[in-house]
Formats: sequence, C-alpha cells, structure tokens
Amino acid sequence: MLTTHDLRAGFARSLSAMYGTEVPAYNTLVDVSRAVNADVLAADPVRAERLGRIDRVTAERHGAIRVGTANELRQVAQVFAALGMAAVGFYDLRGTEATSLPIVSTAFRPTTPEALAINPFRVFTSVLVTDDRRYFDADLQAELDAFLARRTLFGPDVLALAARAEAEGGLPEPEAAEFLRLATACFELSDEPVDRAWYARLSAVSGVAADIGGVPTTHINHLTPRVLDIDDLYRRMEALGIAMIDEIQGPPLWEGPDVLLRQTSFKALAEPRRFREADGSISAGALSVRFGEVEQRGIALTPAGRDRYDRLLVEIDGRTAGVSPGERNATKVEVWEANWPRTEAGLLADGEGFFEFVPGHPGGEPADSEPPRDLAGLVSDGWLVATPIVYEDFLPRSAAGIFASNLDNSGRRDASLAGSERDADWIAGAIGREVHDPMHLYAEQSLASLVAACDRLGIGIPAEQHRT
Ligand code: OOG
Ligand code: NI
Repeated sequence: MLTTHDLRAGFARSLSAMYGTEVPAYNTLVDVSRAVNADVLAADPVRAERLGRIDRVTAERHGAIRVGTANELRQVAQVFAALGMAAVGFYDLRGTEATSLPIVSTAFRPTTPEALAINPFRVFTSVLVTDDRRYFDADLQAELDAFLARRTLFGPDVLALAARAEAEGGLPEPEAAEFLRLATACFELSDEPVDRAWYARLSAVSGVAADIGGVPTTHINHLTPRVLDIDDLYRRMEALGIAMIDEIQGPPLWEGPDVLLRQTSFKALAEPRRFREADGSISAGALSVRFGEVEQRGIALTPAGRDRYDRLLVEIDGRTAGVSPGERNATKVEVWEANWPRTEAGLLADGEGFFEFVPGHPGGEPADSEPPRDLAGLVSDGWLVATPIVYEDFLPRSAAGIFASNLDNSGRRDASLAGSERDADWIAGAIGREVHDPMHLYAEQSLASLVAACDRLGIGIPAEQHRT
C-alpha cells in the first residue's frame, strides 16, 4: 500500500524525471541547486536547516500548470486530493495592466506541518477567465469555450484511481504505479499538431491564453527546485552559459532574516512543435512557453508583516521607475535596511513573522522567576524557543513578473471594459472543495504550538496571542 504521502512524493519524482527529459536545462538547474545546498550545509549547518530539514529542501519542488475551464480545475483538484494536496490561496493575475494575464490561480499543497515535512510538493494552478471581456470578445469566447469543451485533459481511468486513493488514503500496487503513470502523462508535452491560425489568434490576446486554449492538452509549465542561496545559484547558472532573467524577484539579499520568497528563472526555451496549416498540411515549428525557475524560501509573514511588505514594494516601484535592474536592487536593499527588523527576534516582537514554539525548559521550571506576560519576553528570557515557520505559498507580483519576463509579447486588453468576477469562493465552487486561507494555516500552526508549550510549562498564553 502506498499512502497519500508516498503517492505525493512519488508523483513529484516522476514529474521531475519526465520534465528532465523534456527540458534538459532543468536537470542542470537541479544539479546546481544540489551543489549550492551542499555548500551552504557544509558552511553553516544551523542556518542551512533553519527553514526546513535538508532532506525536505532537497526533494522540494513546485510545479505550475494552467487549465482552461472550471470543469478541468475540478478534475485536477481531484488528482491532487489523491496526493494530499488542497487548494490554498487565491491569486488574481489580471491585476496589473502591463502584464495582462487573463487568469486566476490557486496553489494545491499539503496543509499540515507533518505532511509538509514529509514532502511539500505544491502546484501553482491557473485557470483561464474566458468570460473576461477585457481580453475576449463574445465571439472569441464562444469559440474558445467550444474548443475547451471538446478536449479531455484527465481521462476516466486517472480520475477513478484518484477518487479511490482519496477515499482510501492511498492505493495498493499495482494501482498505485498505474495512477502515478497516468497522472504524470496528463502533464506531458503533446506532439499533436497545433492549429497555427487558432494559436496565433489567442496569442494576440495573450501568450498564456494561447498556451492554455490554443492546444488540445495541458503540460507542466515549469518545475522549481528550492535553493538555500539563490544569489550563488544565479552566478553559477550564468557561468554555465544559461541566460537568466535580469532580476531576482521578491525581497533583496540583505543581512537580516529572509522573508517570503525570492525567485528567478531562465528564459523560455524554444521547443520543436508541429503545426497544422490553413490548407491542412503539417509543418515544423517551435514554441517557447516553458522555462526554468528556482526559489529560495523565507519566513511566513503575518498580516501586519505582509502589509509592510506590500507597502515597501509600492515605495520601491515609486523610486525605481525606468532604472536598471542593478540600481533597482540597490534601492530594494536600502528600503529593506531602513524598514525591516534585522533579526528574527525583531520580527517576532513586531508581530510580523510567524513562529512555532517549544518549551525552553523541557521537564523543569526555571527557578523562582515570574514568567513575562509577553511573547517576545518569554522567548528572550528562555521560557520558549521560537523557530520560524517557512512560507509555503506564492507571491502574485513575482508570479506576474515571472510570466511577463518569459512571454514574447505582452498581449493586449481593453481596459475600458469591465472584468468578470473571480475570487476564492469561485474557485471553491468550481472544485467543490474548500480553498484554505494561507494566513489561517500559519496562524493555527503557530497558536497550536504556543498553547502546547505554555501547557507544558504551566503558564498562561501571552495576552496578544488570544487575538489570532
Ligand atoms: C505560474 C507562474 C507562477 C510562481 O512561482 O510564482 C509561479 C505559471 O507560469 O503558470 O509558478
Ligand atoms: Ni513558479
């Protein structure tokens, strides 16, 4: 019997093997990530494992996929449910004019600390918004919806096995192997010819629209390893002659604690594809839709911390319009140094980062002292030991940046028209399952550990934590 966790780890491995044969530069990226992580571990083992054990980090991947309809989203949610992955968060990538992406997204991932520690595989999953008039007029929408309705991304066999795996908490052999084979194949790049005219019409609206609705199948768009020093990785990839995008997205490299997520990527690779021409003949061509991405994860921020992060981004944008990537990075560092606490203890005291707690005096009371009433005091006086909670989610702004930097044309949209409504409830309705709020997941994990630690110590929970 393979448990849900075994299936998730197995799926991540099998997708990785497949993607490595499709995009050989991905294998290079994985090799370089491993080498960087080994060096960080050797140089500073405590820092290396501060945000997750090295075996977790080494196996850690996120994938990105894109589907066309609510029904396809519901089916993919069933496949991921078999792997212990639930929808977390809602991202609206239609937000910014410049990037113009007619999609909304969620991330499927494990939601408990235990499952994340075993294998944190996550998939950023986007769905096309075909009824958004800013992108698609009524005629194009009708044609697109009809095209999408005709295709089948997930066959009855894979869906039946997924439902069984979800209900039974795993699958016996040989069904487990069969399920992993079928599920992996759903995300393989197809060699079916692409209708050139149809693909071009959608490309004029958005490269993402063409990638999703211009072809009869779906595919994994990228598979991202986690690295412990993204700046070192960036330099090593460039030294190998792989052209990276010109920015590391998200927070800068600085002296203080890493928060949220830093990401970078290498450019979309042109892949040979076959095209069907207007006269019915088949010709050879190429499309570049896929790329290589890598990420370094930091501490999960509370709503207050996230607020600060979002405000600082606005400030950085205001100060860096039209400057070079190097200057932009220098501004980021300056803004970071002026605004963020320089230590984890500072983030904790400000209530800006999420932490987990264990008793600092397992089994014994610290002698005759009164415990402080506040969390930061309990930690600084040694009553509690705080460990940061790693950010398990995504950043819409970095996602839009990664999309934009890798698309050939940015597409167009008619901003004078109204967009269509989409939110987390829409996703929940489409998949017939809950969409978790990431902030709740972090807050619950933090509070549960705090309650257990205070219980063990026989002390009250610090006043400010009652509010979370
Ligand atoms: C998803 C882009 C978002 C990330 O890491 O922010 C993403 C896509 O390209 O489909 O994967
Ligand atoms: Ni990604």
